[in-house]
Order: sequence, then C-alpha cells, then structure tokens
Amino acid sequence: MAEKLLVIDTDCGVDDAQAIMMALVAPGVRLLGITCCFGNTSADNVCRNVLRVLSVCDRTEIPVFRGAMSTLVATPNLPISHFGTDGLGDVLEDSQPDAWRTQIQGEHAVNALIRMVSENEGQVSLVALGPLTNLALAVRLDEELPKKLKALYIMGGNMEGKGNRTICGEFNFVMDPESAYIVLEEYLCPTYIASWEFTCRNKLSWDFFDALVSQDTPAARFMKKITSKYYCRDAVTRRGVLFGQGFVSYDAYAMAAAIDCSVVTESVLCPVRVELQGALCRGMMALDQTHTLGKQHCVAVMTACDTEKLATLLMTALDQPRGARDSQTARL
Ligand SMILES: [Ca+2]
Repeated sequence: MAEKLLVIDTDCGVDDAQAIMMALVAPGVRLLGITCCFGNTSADNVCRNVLRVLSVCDRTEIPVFRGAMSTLVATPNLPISHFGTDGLGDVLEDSQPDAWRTQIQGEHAVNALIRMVSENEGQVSLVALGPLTNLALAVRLDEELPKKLKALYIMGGNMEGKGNRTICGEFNFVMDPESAYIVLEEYLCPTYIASWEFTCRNKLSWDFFDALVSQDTPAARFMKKITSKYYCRDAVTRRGVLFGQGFVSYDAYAMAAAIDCSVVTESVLCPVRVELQGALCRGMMALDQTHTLGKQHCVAVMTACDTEKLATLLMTALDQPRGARDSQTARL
C-alpha cells in the first residue's frame, strides 16, 4: 500500500487534538507537518496546543508552523470560548509558558504549506480543521497549489442551513467567510466536506466518550483532563436542541475520511458556495444541487458515516504514545 502523505491545518482546540492524534497512529500515513491558524484561540495558543499534543504523543519531530493570526477581511466579533480561552480547556499549566516559541519552525505556515505540497506534488492530502485563512492566503501566493494537492478534506460549513456559531453559520466558516469563499471557489481539487450537521447527525454516545478517555494511556489521561471543564453533557446547546445529546468530535470526521475513505458511507456531490452577505446567513455554505450557479467544480458533502469505524479510529488514537502501555506492563 502506498504511503499517504498528510498536512494538517488546525486551530487546535480539543477536537483538533483528537483528530491530530488520529493521524499520528494511522497505519500507512506520514504527517509532513502541521500549520496553525487562529480560531478556537489565538494563533500563538494554537501553536502551543499543537506542540502539547505532539509532546504527549512523543512525536515532537513533526514540524509545526505558525500561520494566520486573524481573518482576511473582517474582524471576527464573536466570543471564542468553546474550549476555554486557551483552546484546551483552561486546565494545563506550563512551567515555561514561552518555551513553545523555540520549538516552532521559523518558516511561516503559508510558505510551509506551499513548500510541503510542491515537494510532493499530487501526493498530499490537506486536512483543514479551522478557519480557512491559511489556505486562502496560500492560493493567493501560489495559484497552482490546488492542482498539486491529491485531495482536500474540510471540517466546516453546513448542509442544512443550520449553524453552531450563528443561526445559519458553522464556526470555521463564520470566523472567516471570505477565506472559506476563496477556498471553495478556487481549490478545484477533489474536495470532501464534513459539515457541522453531518458531524452532529453521526454523533457517538457519552458512554463511548467515557470509555475513550478512561484508557490507561498518557494521551487518554491528557484528553480526560482537557475535557474535564467544558465537555458538559447536560448543557442546553443548539446542537442538543437540533440533534439530541451525544459526543461529537467535529474535526475527527474530516480526519477519519482522509485516513480511511470507507468511513464515509454516503455523500452528495454538487457545487457549493459560501454566502458573504446578509444579517443571518453570512458564512453559510449553500449546496447548489440544481446547478443554478453554473459552477463546474463539485465537492463531496458527506451525509452518512460508519460510526463504528469512526469510534475505533478515535479509540486507537488515544492509545499513545505507542508502546507506552507495553512498557508499563513490562515494568509491573
Ligand atoms: Ca478545529
């Protein structure tokens, strides 16, 4: 089996951490690098969070790059507190809070993204888990970039006009609608989208979540800690009202699709466009299933997934660092 090359673009919150961990243990997958974007928290905190995740998994050899610190055009005026102010639940303490600055690569994320894809033309799957600002900037610097990608996987947008950040808008797209618009108009490569409603409709149970974070591994203990404050299963949320209670690891769906395409069991193939105007619908992704816009490029909007396969990938993702459980057993 040919090796799969991945680059992850992330605004590392708790679900990004779960998705990154999934990529680290996927068989036949080589993670070339991780590019950071503002989103769940500041770009600096995102860099620090990614390095924390890699450190827990003992994979600090993977290069991490700092990218966009804000939107392309508009200033986001929405409060960002889904996973606490630091993006990982406000529970971690660093004895050296600025140590991450020496571990981050000097090259800018957007330049690194173009370089990593260009060096491996036609082989890289890009998995975008945050606002799409780095991707929009990259295509402005290199308009050939989308042609050099093998595929693009996005967690973001919506397929039913329902949103988590606004009535009609999903967080990653609403945070920077212009960037989402540019990416969906100009990345004419095979594109797979895990929308907010898709992830909610394919939720897992809280019993599964309890088993997931109760594993006796450093990664599971880390996950249990960072979900201890903000993963409130009884809270009344827009998601709960619309889709019922359950555990949804948003970014894990796009990552699972990139790792194993059989996780996605059903998709709608059609052109899409991001709305940039309007008081209610700015940032919403519209599906053009009747081909009214005259766009040629179609994307795959995921509609159903094999939740058992997803659950297995998540469970395996938290069994890290690899060998930790074996060495613990050997010490006993
Ligand atoms: Ca994310």
